[in-house]
Amino acid sequence: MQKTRLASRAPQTANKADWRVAAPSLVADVLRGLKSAPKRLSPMYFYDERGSQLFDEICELPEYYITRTETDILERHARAIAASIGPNALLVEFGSGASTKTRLLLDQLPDLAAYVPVDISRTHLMAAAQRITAAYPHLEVLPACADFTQPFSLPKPSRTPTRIVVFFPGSTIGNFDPPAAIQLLKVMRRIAGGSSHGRISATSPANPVGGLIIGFDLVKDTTVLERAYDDAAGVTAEFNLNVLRRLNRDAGADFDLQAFQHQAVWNPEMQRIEMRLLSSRDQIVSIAGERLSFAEDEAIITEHCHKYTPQSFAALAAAGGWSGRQVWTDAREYFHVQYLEQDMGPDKKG
Ligand code: AVJ
Repeated sequence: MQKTRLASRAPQTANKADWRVAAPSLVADVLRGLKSAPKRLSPMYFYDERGSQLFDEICELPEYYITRTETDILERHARAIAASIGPNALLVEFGSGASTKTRLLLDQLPDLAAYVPVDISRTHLMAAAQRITAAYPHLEVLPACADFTQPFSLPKPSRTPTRIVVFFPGSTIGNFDPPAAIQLLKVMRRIAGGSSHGRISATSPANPVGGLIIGFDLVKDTTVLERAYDDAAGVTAEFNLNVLRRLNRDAGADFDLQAFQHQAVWNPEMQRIEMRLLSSRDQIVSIAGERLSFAEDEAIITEHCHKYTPQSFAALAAAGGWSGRQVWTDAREYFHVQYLEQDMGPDKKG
């Protein structure tokens, strides 16, 4: 068994996808979003240092059941989930962050071929990869710094894996509007082995079918949903407003944080929570030298959090080329962790 330390593999971490990360300019993207109607900001921008801290605080809130529920499901069913992944797999985690939940699976996967955490934040990715390597010295850890919404190439593990399984916990899929979610599911399908692009040689014919372990939040009582995104302590409001502070610093903006208000409402037609920042008055904000006007009560949409029924998720997954194989849930049926396999139908290749 080969024992490979992260430090000795530094050259491989210089993934060719790296350049994509710096490509879209923050300022250009922010201006495009704020000039559209309705005004929009990508939820990606929440996660600066302080935003990541605030999100960690959100996960501890009594109203925010999502993280607790998913962790509970992963803890209870780690063995069964590991069994669905199978021996000698390459586990690719999309948006790995601190890789905290992954440990629950890694504990049950002693013969994983390698673990590939994929994240856009290089410093967090590398720190997390170091910690995983320290905790699992026999595991080959191959971090890939990439924007996972774009196709990227996988680093090549020393061992040839039997199959590739993508891990996408956290209900992050809910942040993508359905067309973008389908696009992302297709990227995952390609990574897990649907075509030659982005594929490493999964040579064993025994079970080459790509797998996906995904966590998503279910449609439930409106009050429960709205409270999860508008907590009594005001942490989510702070998290939402922090994006403006971030733009003041990183996009040369002069938002008055006192003049915007956090709002989180359930949209029953679209089956999603819509997080917004409402302008408290008519005002003009400068962003990188450009002046944009905000009317009183005008909203900036900062995040959509889509919720699914088992049926609506199955339809979404099918559109992305995946079929549900197993479901793990909690007693209240608040959340699903599912194991899916790529569709192998004749017209679904690639
Ligand atoms: C990290 C996208 C899963 O949608 O619940 C939490 C982000 N936003 N509170 C979610 C979030 C406000 C979170 N995800």
